[in-house]
Amino acid sequence: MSLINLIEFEEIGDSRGSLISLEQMKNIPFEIKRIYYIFGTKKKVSRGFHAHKNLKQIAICLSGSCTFLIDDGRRKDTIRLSRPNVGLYIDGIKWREMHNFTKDCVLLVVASEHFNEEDYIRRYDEFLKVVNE
Ligand code: T46
Repeated sequence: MSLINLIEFEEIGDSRGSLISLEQMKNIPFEIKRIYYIFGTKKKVSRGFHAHKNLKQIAICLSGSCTFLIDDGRRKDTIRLSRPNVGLYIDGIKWREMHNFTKDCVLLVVASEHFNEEDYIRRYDEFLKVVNE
């Protein structure tokens, strides 16, 4: 089964344009404790390269595009995010990498927990050990 879990958000559009509303426990399947966004990513820079022990996140590319790689230790899948009405839901212990950001990429991430460096697994060998336990 693919590791790419996409959520399509309903657009509340009218003659003026589009609007999308994100609501915890409605179209976001967890309580939202944090929102951050990544922008201005330099050319040829990749980000991520870690997993989380206990964090649910939804990543939405509000403008531009970037590629996510999701890895559960057994398989890897990739997805190019380029639409502001589509979120990539990442839960469980998954290694993630983000590549090929366009200059105009604004990546919004909605997270279930406050920032906690202790929740990160930043070494791939440690990630493999944890998922194979
Ligand atoms: C993830 C991917 C999709 C904070 O202080 N607060 C925050 O909320 C975040 C997200 C980061 N930071 C600090 C931690 C580092 O010193 O900002 C610095 C950059 O974070 P990091 O290198 O982890 O960023 P990315 O782009 O590699 O990963 C981020 C998230 O950290 C991560 O949870 O899943 O985006």
